[in-house]
Amino acid sequence: MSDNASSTVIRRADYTPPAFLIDSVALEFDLAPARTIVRNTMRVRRNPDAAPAPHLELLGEALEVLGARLDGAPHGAVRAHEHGLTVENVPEAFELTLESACAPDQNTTLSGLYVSSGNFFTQCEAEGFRRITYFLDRPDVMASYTVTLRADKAAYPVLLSNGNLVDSGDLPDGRHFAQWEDPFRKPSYLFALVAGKLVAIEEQITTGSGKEKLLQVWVEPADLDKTRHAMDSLIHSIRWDEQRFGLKLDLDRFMIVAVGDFNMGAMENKGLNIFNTKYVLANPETATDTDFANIESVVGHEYFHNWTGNRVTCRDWFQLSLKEGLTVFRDQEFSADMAAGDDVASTARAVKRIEDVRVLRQLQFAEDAGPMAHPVRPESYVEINNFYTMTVYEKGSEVVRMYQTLFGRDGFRKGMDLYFKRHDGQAVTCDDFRHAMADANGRDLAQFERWYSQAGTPRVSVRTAYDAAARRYTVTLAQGYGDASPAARETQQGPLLIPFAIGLIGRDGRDLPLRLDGEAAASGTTRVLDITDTEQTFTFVDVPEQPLPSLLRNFSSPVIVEYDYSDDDLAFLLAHDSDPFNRWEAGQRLATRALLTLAARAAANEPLTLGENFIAAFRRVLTDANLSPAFRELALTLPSETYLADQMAEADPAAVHRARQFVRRQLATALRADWLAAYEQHQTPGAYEPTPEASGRRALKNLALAYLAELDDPADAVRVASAQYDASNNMTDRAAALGALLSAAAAGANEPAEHALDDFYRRFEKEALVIDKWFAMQAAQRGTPAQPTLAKVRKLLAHPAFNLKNPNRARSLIFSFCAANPAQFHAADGSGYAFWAEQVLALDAINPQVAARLARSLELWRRFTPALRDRMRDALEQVAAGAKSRDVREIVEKALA
Ligand code: 0A1
Ligand code: ZN
Repeated sequence: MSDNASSTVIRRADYTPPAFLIDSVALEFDLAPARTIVRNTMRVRRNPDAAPAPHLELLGEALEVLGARLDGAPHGAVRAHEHGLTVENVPEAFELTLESACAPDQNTTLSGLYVSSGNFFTQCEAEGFRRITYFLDRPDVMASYTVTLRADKAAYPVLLSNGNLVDSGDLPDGRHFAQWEDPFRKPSYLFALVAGKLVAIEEQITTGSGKEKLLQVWVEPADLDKTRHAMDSLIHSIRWDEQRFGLKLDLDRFMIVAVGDFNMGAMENKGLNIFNTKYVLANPETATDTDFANIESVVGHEYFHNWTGNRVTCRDWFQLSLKEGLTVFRDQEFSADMAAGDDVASTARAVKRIEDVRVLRQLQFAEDAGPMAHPVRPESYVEINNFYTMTVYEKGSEVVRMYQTLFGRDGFRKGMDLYFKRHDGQAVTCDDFRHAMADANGRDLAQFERWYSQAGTPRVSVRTAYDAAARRYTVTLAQGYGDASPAARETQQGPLLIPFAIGLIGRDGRDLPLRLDGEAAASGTTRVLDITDTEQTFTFVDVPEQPLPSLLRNFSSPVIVEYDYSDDDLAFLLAHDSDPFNRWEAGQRLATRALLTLAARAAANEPLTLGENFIAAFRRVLTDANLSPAFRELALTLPSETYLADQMAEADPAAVHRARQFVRRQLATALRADWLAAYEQHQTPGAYEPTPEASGRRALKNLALAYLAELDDPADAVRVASAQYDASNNMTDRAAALGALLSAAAAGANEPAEHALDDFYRRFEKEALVIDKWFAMQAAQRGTPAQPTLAKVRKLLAHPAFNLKNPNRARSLIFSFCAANPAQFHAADGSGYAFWAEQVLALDAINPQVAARLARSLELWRRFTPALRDRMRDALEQVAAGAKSRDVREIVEKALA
C-alpha cells in the first residue's frame, strides 16, 4: 500500500535472493497512540548465496528516523527516502540499531501498528511490518524475535506478542513492560503485538504427546460471553491437525485476539492470531448458523497456518497460494470432518462441498473471466494486497484437492509428510510442494504445473456414444478455455492434467459397475479419468444399456463441464444420482437453463411462463424426506442473480432479476401448502445448537418462509415471520424473520418491516456485529420504483452508527449494496455507479485496501449490456482520475485497459 502511486510492476521472474540476512531482531516499543517509539536492534550479515550489494537497503514507510548505531557506535551513513532507508558502509556482519517513530492513532489503513477502540494492534501481512520499523520486509528473510513492550499500565494492562512471555514488571510513572520471545524463526509478516484493556477465556490442554498448552481467546470485556465457540473451534482444530496430518502445536501458549477494525478475516501471526471480531464472537442471540460455521472454519484456517505458512513459509509473494490454497483446503476438510466424522459418503460432507463450490463458481470463475484474471501463482503484480484473491485462495485449494483426488488421502498424507521433512523452517515455492507430492507418490507431475501458471477457467466438453450390440459406451472428453479473457489467454500453454470423476447410471436409477476397456473386471461405480490431452476417448465395456453419465462427480476439478443433457435427463439425475453433489448440480443446471430462457424473454418484454415439470421437480425435492433438510435447502435455492447474469452473452441484471423473482413467485404459489408444511415440520424446539442437523432444519424452514414472503398476498408470511421474530431464541431465526418481513415490504406490507427494523436496532444497539447485519439487510433489500434501495442506503450513510473507517461497517452498507443487490446497483440511470465511484474515492483516502476491494465491483463491465457498459466506464474513469492509492489504481487501470 502507498499513497501516490507509481505503478511499478513486480515480476515473479525477477526474484533474487536478499543481499543481506537478518538472524535476530530485538524490538523495543514505547507505546503511545500519537507517537510510538520503536527501537530495533538487528544482527545482520551478508548473504553468501546472493550477489554482493554496495549498501544495505531496508524498507520503511510512514516512519520518522530518530537515530542509527552500527556495532554500538553512532552511524551517520544512513539515508531515508520514499521507500525506506539506505545504510551505507556496512561490514560483512554487524549489529544495527535503528530508532524510529510512527503515529498509530493516525493510521487508518489498518496496516502496520494501529489503534482500534483505544487498544493497539498490528497487521503485517503482506507489507505492513515496514510501517513499524525499517527492515528487510520480505518473507524469505527469517529471524528470531525478542519483543519488549512498554506502556501505561492503567490504559494498557495487557501486553502481548509472539511466542512466550519471558519477563514482565512495573516501571516508573505508572508504566509497565512485558518481554516476549518467539522460539521459532519467522518472516516479518508474522510479527504481531497487541496492547490494551482486554480479557481472555483460557483452557489448558494436553496434546497427544502429553505436553501442557495454554490456550487463550482475548476480547474486550463486554464480549467475554461470546468466546466459547471460538475456543471450542480452536481445541477441535488442534486435535484434528494431530489426527489427520500428525501436526502438533509447537508452542506452549497459543492466543487468539479479536479486533473490531480489521481489513480481512483474520491473521495467522505466530502464536498470536489476530481476528476480525466477526470470526470470533458468537452466542446464539447474536450470531447465525452461518456465523458459527464461519468461525469454526476461520479459527481452523489460522491455526492450520501454523504449519502450512509459518513452519514452512513462502519464498516470495508470488507463492502466496503455497500457504493459502493449501490452508483453505485444510480448513475445508476440517469443517467437512467436523460435520460428517469419518463417513466419507455422508450428505453433511456433500453439503459442505456444495457450499464451497458455489463460492468458487460465483466468485472465482467471475474473477477468471475479467481483467484481474491471474494464475494461482501470479506472474506479476502492482500491489500485492490486491492478490489475496479467490483465485489464490479458492482455486488454489481446488488445485491442492486434486492431488488428494489423484493419490487418495493416504498418498496426499505421504506428500505432506515429505514436504515437511524437506522444508520445515524454510521459505519455499509452489514447485517445492508439487515436487514433494510427485516424489512421495512416484508420479511425474510436470504437466500439473500448468494449474499454477495458466489463468482462466478450463472447459471440458463431453460427447458420449452407446453401441448396444457391442455393449460399449464411449466418453470423449475435450479440454480448452473457450473464449477466455485476454488476461487469461496470455498465460495459456497447453492441456492440463484433469482428474475427471465419472459414474454411469442405469435406467433404474442405480449406478452401473464400471469396467474400462482393457481391464479384467469391473470395479467400483465412480472412476477418476485422468485427462491429459486436448481430446481423449475412454471406453467402458460390458455396459448393458444406454446409461446416463454423471460427470465430474463431487466436482473433481475446477472446470466447466459442457454436455447436452435434456431437461428430462437433469430431472432424472436430480432424483437419482448417487453422488449428492451431482444431484444438486443437476437441479442447478435445470434451474439455470429455465432462468436464462426467462431472462431472455424478460429482456424482450415477452410474457413469462414456467413449465409444470420444473415445479414438479422442485416439489419432489421439497417433500423427499430421505434427503437431509440441509441438502434440500441447497437444492431449492435458485442460482444467484450474479451467477445467472455471468452466464449471459451480455449481462442484463434487470432481466435476470425479473426472471428470478418470477420463478420464486411461481414456486411460492404452486407449492404454497408444501412450504407451509415444511415450515411446520422443521422447527427446532429447545435450546439452540449450531450442529449441522439443527442448522439444516433452520435453513430449510427459513427458506420456506422466504418463499412464502414472495406470495402476492404477503399476509401469511407476515403473520408467520412476525411470530418467529418475536419468539426466536437465536439470531438465525430472528434475522430470517426480519428478512422475510423486508421482502414482504416490497409487496406493500411496510409497517411490520419498519417495526421489526426498529426493534432489531434497539435490541442490539451495543452489538456491533449485529448492527452490521441491520445495515446489510437494508442494503440488500429489494427496491421498488417508489422506494429505490439506493435512497435508503444514502440515508443510512448519515446514520449515527455508520462509520466509513470501520471496514465491517463499510462492507455491511456499501459492499452489500454494490455486490449483494445487483438489480438495484445496476439501475439503468447509472445512479448505483455514481454512488460506487463516490464511495471508492472516499475510502481511498482512508483505507486503500478496502477501497480496492470495493473498486472491483465494476471490473466485469465489458460483459454488460451496452447502455450499462457506457455508464460503468464513465464511473471507472472518474475513479481512475481521482484515486491516489496504488491499490485502487491497479484495479481500475486494469479494468479500463
Ligand atoms: N493470511 C491471512 C489473510 C490476510 C492477508 C492480509 C491481511 O492484511 C490486511 C490480513 C490477513 C489469512 O489467510 O487468513
Ligand atoms: Zn490464510
